[in-house]
Amino acid sequence: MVFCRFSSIALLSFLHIALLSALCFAGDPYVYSELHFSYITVSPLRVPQRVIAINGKFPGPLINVTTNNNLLVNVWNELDEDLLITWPGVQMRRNSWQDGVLGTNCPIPSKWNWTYQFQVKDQIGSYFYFPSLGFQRASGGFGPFVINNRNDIPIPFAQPDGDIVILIGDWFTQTHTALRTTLDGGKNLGMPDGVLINGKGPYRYNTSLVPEGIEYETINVDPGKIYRIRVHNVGTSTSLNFRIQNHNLRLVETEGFYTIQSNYTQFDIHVGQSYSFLVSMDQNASTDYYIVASARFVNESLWERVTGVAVLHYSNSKGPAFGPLPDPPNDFYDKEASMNQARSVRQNTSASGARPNPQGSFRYGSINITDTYMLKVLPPTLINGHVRAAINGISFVKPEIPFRLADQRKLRGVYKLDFPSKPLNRPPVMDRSLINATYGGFTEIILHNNDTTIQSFHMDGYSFFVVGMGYGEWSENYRGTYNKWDGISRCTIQVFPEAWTAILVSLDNTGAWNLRTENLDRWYLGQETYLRIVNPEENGDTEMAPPDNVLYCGPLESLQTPQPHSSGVHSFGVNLKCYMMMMLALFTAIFISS
Ligand SMILES: *[C@@H]1O[C@H](CO)[C@@H](O)[C@H](O)[C@H]1NC(C)=O
Ligand SMILES: *[C@@H]1O[C@H](CO)[C@@H](O)[C@H](O)[C@H]1NC(C)=O
Ligand SMILES: *[C@@H]1O[C@H](CO)[C@@H](O)[C@H](O)[C@H]1NC(C)=O
Ligand SMILES: *[C@@H]1O[C@H](CO)[C@@H](O)[C@H](O)[C@H]1NC(C)=O
Ligand SMILES: *[C@@H]1O[C@H](CO)[C@@H](O)[C@H](O)[C@H]1NC(C)=O
Ligand SMILES: *[C@@H]1O[C@H](CO)[C@@H](O)[C@H](O)[C@H]1NC(C)=O
Ligand SMILES: *[C@@H]1O[C@H](CO)[C@@H](O)[C@H](O)[C@H]1NC(C)=O
Ligand SMILES: *[C@@H]1O[C@H](CO)[C@@H](O)[C@H](O)[C@H]1NC(C)=O
Ligand SMILES: *[C@@H]1O[C@H](CO)[C@@H](O)[C@H](O)[C@H]1NC(C)=O
Ligand SMILES: CC(=O)N[C@H]1CO[C@H](CO)[C@@H](O)[C@@H]1O
Repeated sequence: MVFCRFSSIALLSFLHIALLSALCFAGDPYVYSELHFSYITVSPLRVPQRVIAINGKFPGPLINVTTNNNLLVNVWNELDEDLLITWPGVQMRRNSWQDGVLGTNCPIPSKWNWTYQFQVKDQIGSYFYFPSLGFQRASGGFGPFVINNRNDIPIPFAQPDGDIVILIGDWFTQTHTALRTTLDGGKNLGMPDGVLINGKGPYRYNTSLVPEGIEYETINVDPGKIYRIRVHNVGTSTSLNFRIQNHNLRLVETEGFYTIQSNYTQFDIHVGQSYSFLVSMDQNASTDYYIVASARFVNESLWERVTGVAVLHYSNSKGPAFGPLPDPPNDFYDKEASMNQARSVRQNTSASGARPNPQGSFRYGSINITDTYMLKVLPPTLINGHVRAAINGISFVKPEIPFRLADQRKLRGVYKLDFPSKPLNRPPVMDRSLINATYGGFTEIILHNNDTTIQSFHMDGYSFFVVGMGYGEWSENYRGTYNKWDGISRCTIQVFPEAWTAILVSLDNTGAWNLRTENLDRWYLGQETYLRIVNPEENGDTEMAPPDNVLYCGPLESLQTPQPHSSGVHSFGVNLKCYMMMMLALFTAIFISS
C-alpha cells in the first residue's frame, strides 16, 4: 500500500476504509492510496527540468496489491493542466469507467481530485500506471503496479529472495509541452537525450561519453540470492535492449502471464511492455556489474548517448564496475533475430494464473474466429494541412465526452461506429470512428506496420493471444502457421516495420476500450481507436453503471458540480451511506449483546 503525506487524516481514512471493507464489503479487502501529481525540478541528465512527480517522488511509488483487492486510488491533480491516470493491463472487468483515457473518463481538471474505484479481479502480474493525456508520460507521472498471487496459489518457481522494479525509458530534456509543440509543428521528435533507469541518468562508464555529476541508480543485492526483477519500458518511443553484465535473465512472466522459463543474455523491451526475470546473483563480486538499457534498431554509434546504465552492487563487492558495457545484439542487418526472440516468449500452459486452474485451460486454438480486423499503419502524413498518424486511414479525433456516458445519456453524433475492418483505398481522414465489436465474439486482429519504426500496440480491458508474427504482407495462408497452443497472453505487443503481428482476443468484457500505439508520438498524432463492446441483452449484469463520482465534461459539462477545494477538509464522500449503515449495525449489535 502507498502511504504518503501520512497524516492523522490519512490514518483516520485508512481505519475508515478498513472498517468499511470489513463490514460493508465482506470478502475482498480494500486498499486505499493517495496519489498527488505535481511538478518538481530534477536534473537526471544534468539539465534541470520540470518533471511530473507523484507524492514528491519521480518515478512514482509502487502500488502493490493482491488479486481481487478492491482499490480506491484518490488522484490529486496539482498540475496546471488536465490529468487522467491509466492502468494498462488492469482489466477493469465490466468497468471501463475507471480506465483513465479520454474515451472512458472526463479529465480531472487542474486542482481537483478524483477517486478511482476498481477491483483487480482474477489477475496477477507486473504493470505500470501513467498519465494518459497530452504527452505527459514524457515528463514522468509513471510508477509500477504489481498484482500478487494469493498465498495459497503456487507460482511456477521458488519464492524469490527479493523483488526489484526497474523502469527504463528514453528521455528528453525538454518537457512534454515542448515535445507537443514539436509534433504540432509537423516535426519529428528526433533522437532522445538519453535513457533513464528508475528516473536516473547513466553511470559514468566512459568519461568521454558521460559527463561528471550524474546521479545513477544502484541496485543492491546479496550474493547467492535470486531476485525477481520486473522491467518496464515507460519511455516515449524507443525500443530498448536490456541486459545485466555477466548475468542470465530467466524470463518468467510478462504482463500477467507466466512464460516458459528460458535464459537470455539480453532482451528487447518495447515501449509500454513489462517483463519479469529471475536473476541469480551467482557471480564472484570481484566488481560491481553494469545494468544496461540501450536503444534498439538504430545505428548505435550515432545513438550512443541513448543508453541507460545502472549498477548492480553485491553486498560483498570488491570495487566498481569498469570497462566497456556488455555488447548489444550485433544484428543491425539481421531482421529475424529480434522477431525470433519475440516468438520464443510463450505461455506456460500448466502454470496457475490468478486461480488454481492452469493458464492453458482456455483452449483458444480450438475456438472459431468470428471476425477479422486488419489494422494497418503508414508513416505520418498530411491531413487537412497537419501531420497526422492514422490506423486504416483514420486519424482519431480526441473524444470530448466518454463514449459510454454519451450512450447512457442518449447523446447522438458523438462518434461513429464505422471503423473499417481493413485498410481502405482512400485518402486518410480525421474522424472519431469506433470499432463496432461483437460481444462474445472471438476476434482475430492483424496489426500491420508499414511505418518505418517499430511500434507497440496495446489494448485496454483485455489480454490477447499472440499467435503469429512475420515480415511482408499478411495473407490467409499464415493462419496455418499460427501458434494455437501456447501463444502468450498479454496486452502490449510489438509490430516490426514492414511486418505484421496476429492476435486473437475473446471479447467478453463490455465497455469502450482503447486500442492504441504506445509510442507516444504516433498515439498523439492519432494512432488509436476504441472497441465498443456492448451486450445486446444488457440487463444490468454485464456492464457496471457509472460510478457515483462520475465526472461530466464536453456536451454534458453543465451536469458537473464544481469541486470545492478546501484542502485538509476530509469528507466521507461516496461511502457515507454505507458508513452510516455500518455504524447503525454496530450500535445494534452492541445494544443486542448488552
Ligand atoms: C508487495 O506485497 C507482497 C504481498 O503482500 C509482499 O510480499 C511484498 O514484500 C511487497 N513488496 C514490496 C516491495 O513492498
Ligand atoms: C477528493 O478527496 C476527498 C478527500 O479524500 C474525498 O472525500 C473525495 O471523495 C475525493 N473526490 C472525488 C471526486 O473522488
Ligand atoms: C569511450 O567512448 C569512446 C567513444 O565511443 C571510445 O572511443 C573510447 O574508447 C571509450 N573509452 C573507453 C575507456 O572505453
Ligand atoms: C538458466 O540460468 C540459471 C542461472 O543463471 C541456471 O541455473 C539454469 O540452469 C539455466 N537454465 C537453462 C535452461 O539454461
Ligand atoms: C571473477 O569473475 C570474473 C568474470 O567472470 C573473472 O574474470 C575473474 O577472474 C573472477 N575472479 C575470481 C577471483 O574468481
Ligand atoms: C552508423 O553511423 C556511422 C557514423 O555515421 C557510420 O559510419 C556507419 O556506417 C553506420 N552504421 C550502419 C550500420 O549503418
Ligand atoms: C511451468 O509451470 C510449472 C508449474 O506449474 C513448472 O513446474 C514448470 O517448470 C514450468 N515450465 C517451464 C518450461 O517453465
Ligand atoms: C467451428 O467451425 C467448424 C466449421 O465451420 C464447425 O464444424 C465447428 O463445429 C465449429 N466449432 C465450434 C466450437 O463452434
Ligand atoms: C453494430 O453491430 C451490431 C451487431 O453486432 C449491429 O446489430 C449494429 O447494427 C451495428 N451498429 C452499427 C452502427 O453498425
Ligand atoms: C510489408 C509492407 O509493409 N510493405 C509495403 C510498405 O509500403 C511500401 C511503400 O510505401 C511498399 O512498397 C511495401 O511493399
